[in-house]
Amino acid sequence: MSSLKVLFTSALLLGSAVVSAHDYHGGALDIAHPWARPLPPVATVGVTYFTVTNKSDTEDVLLSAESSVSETVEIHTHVKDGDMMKMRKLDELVIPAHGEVTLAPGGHHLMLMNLKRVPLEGERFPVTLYFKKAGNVAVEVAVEQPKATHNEEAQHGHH
Ligand SMILES: [Cu+2]
Repeated sequence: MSSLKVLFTSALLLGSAVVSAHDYHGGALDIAHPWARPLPPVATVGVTYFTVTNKSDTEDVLLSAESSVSETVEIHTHVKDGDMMKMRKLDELVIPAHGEVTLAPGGHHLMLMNLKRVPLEGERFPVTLYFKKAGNVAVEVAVEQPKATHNEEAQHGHH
């Protein structure tokens, strides 16, 4: 019993050690560090961020996404409406040839609509991304507090 407990604890520690950097690959695409902010227990929507890098000579397009934790997943961006930033749904998100698109706070993001359950901090939950060329890419989204690097990414997105 106690050795099982030790095993379980070290697995958890190992898990948290690699949370800060995890990457996924699909075709010519790299998906870097999918993450989401921890949510209050009453939350009905969630937001997911990551960076997509396209290593090929042709553009790819993120068409849609889905997750077992929510009824649907939408692609959103922020647009300026007077002094207000408002979210707008996108039909698709183009990943330029040899380009990079970052989904980050204040910019593009995936919106988890009608959560079936609220993912907990420290947990990873599955999201499948559907790309026109790369096809399906399954990623695990780490639930964690925003870090300095995320804020830097967000600022890059505003160039
Ligand atoms: Cu949104």
